[in-house]
Amino acid sequence: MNFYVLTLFPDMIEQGLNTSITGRALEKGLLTLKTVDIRDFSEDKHKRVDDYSYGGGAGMIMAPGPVYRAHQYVEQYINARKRAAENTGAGIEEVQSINKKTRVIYLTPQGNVFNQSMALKFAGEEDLIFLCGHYEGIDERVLEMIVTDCVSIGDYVLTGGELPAMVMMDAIARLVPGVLNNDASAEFESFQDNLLEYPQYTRPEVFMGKAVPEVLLSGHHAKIEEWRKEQSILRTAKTRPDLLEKAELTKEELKFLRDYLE
Ligand code: 6GU
Repeated sequence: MNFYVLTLFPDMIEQGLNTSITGRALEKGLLTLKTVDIRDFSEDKHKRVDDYSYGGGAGMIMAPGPVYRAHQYVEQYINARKRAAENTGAGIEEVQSINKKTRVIYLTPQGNVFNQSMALKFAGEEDLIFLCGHYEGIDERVLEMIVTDCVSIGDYVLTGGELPAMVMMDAIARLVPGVLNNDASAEFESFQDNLLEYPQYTRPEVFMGKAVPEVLLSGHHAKIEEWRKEQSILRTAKTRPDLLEKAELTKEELKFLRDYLE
């Protein structure tokens, strides 16, 4: 998975992604990251990238020119990279993908709200370009020309698209094979079937008088699985009843839930 980020704050992206699990995945070459500083594509002598809003109103707007040129640069970079792969005897799929336009994700509170199924969809791409806005947004014309997907990470307003891009890259990266250590595939985790995770415990067996639930010490795997599923159902019912409607529960699980709700 190759991430490309068009931003005014490349250091923020680099430092964030180079940490922890995504950092190790970058080292291993399972992920690549290229940040492109939109300011480098300003043709203004003061390297300005923003201007006043036509029609008035508070706040500055990012001008279309620098964003357009930064995107052109990154597309050419991606195509050159694919051609290099072609010359080193890469498979037919790489060659065929050269002329395919890379998805451009614009981070904006006006976008579709990000979720796990979007993460899965994006994880199927080889390359992804993220466009981070700042100030009051980006001139609409360049967005119409280059953006394929508008994505928000929730109903609150942030100062820019960098943190949302990092949130998306983290969620997508952990779905790339090999990024997580555990052999159980990330795709089959409990959030996937619309239930929240069950509570987890490690040593000591008793912490400040609070004991680990008995069943987890029993060594009885079927009982442990059943307990965990029930805990997931209870948690989801308590804090995310909206998710529960989409969860596929067995007859026994539905009965357990009904007994709890009564
Ligand atoms: Cl993608 N951008 C900004 N600026 N604020 C947000 C957001 C994105 N998603 C939620 N809030």
